[in-house]
Amino acid sequence: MSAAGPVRLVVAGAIIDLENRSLLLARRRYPAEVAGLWELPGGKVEVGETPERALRRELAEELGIDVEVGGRIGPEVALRADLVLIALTARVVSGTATPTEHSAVRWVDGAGLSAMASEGELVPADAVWVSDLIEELARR
Ligand code: 9L3
Ligand code: MG
Repeated sequence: MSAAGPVRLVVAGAIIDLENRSLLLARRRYPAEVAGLWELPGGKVEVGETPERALRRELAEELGIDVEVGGRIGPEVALRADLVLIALTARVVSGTATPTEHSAVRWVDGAGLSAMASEGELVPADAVWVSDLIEELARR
């Protein structure tokens, strides 16, 4: 698609459990380049949908959880000329994360997240958010 074409937004959830100072990560199954790597779960915002609504829908579909969405965290990331990724903070209101599309989920604390980033276990797009996420996990 040309750079002048419509830009679609992808929204990812920085799902944080402040009580346990941990972040929810999900392991991608596809595409091949990122299969086995961990991401902040989410997906594409549909036409006419707000990013907040899209995130709640994606997390209900992909993980069976109901979340309350907070504010933006970290910079936006250009995935392609026509696809931009943003992260929104969220917290689980009900449900237990059970993957329907991912191969696994896990909760990590700041040290765990840092270690996974160092080992290259995160999808490259999401790796730019690590410092912001660690700061958020340490917030009092
Ligand atoms: N993506 C990258 N990081 C993320 C998410 C949720 C998505 N944290 C990329 C992967 C795909 C595109 O955005 O190329 C659309 O995501 P999905 O609908 O396949 O989850
Ligand atoms: Mg998705």
